[in-house]
Amino acid sequence: MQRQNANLNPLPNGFSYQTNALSAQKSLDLFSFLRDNLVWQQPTITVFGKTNPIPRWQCFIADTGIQYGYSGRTLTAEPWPTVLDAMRQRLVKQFDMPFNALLVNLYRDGDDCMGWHSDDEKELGNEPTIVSISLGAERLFKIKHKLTKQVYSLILHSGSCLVMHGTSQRDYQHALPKQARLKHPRINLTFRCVR
Ligand SMILES: O=C(O)CCC(=O)C(=O)O
Repeated sequence: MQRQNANLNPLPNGFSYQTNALSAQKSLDLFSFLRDNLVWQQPTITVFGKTNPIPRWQCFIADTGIQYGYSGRTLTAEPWPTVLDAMRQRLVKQFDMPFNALLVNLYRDGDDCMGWHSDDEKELGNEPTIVSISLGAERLFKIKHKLTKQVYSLILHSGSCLVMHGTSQRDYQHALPKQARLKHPRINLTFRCVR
């Protein structure tokens, strides 16, 4: 059964959302495979002089020689597992973009989160296209205009695909807030083109 899109509000320019990009079974199978087989890390981050582990696990996957990082830290790249390379090849054709890197985040429960930020590192170039696939628990996703501070909310369903393109990173920040009562995990895949 196809799930209805519960997100009725229009998204701002540069964001587009497809609820059922992957079937429920494929999403479940992929979630389990990635949870059990990726090399997960929980690096630390220093904010205002305080160093803490990031509130999620992550795995960075990229073609040989690709260097990428955030908050002044370069990520160590893992090779592509076959299933993710196949997905990458499909997205390269679909979007006509040379995706060569993938940041995977595992949110163990609603206490794990991602703070407000833009994916505007210079290695991503101007107006990057980032394809974001969600697996597992549904999570709230927030988008905030940098000047007007208008906030948009979106529920990211398992198997959904959110595309951020055009001026989305220049004009907006996005975040995955904590959801205190949520007990289930979620994996997010963000395919990127790193120069
Ligand atoms: O988990 C998500 O949906 C957000 C991921 C994200 O913001 C990012 O990787 O930049």
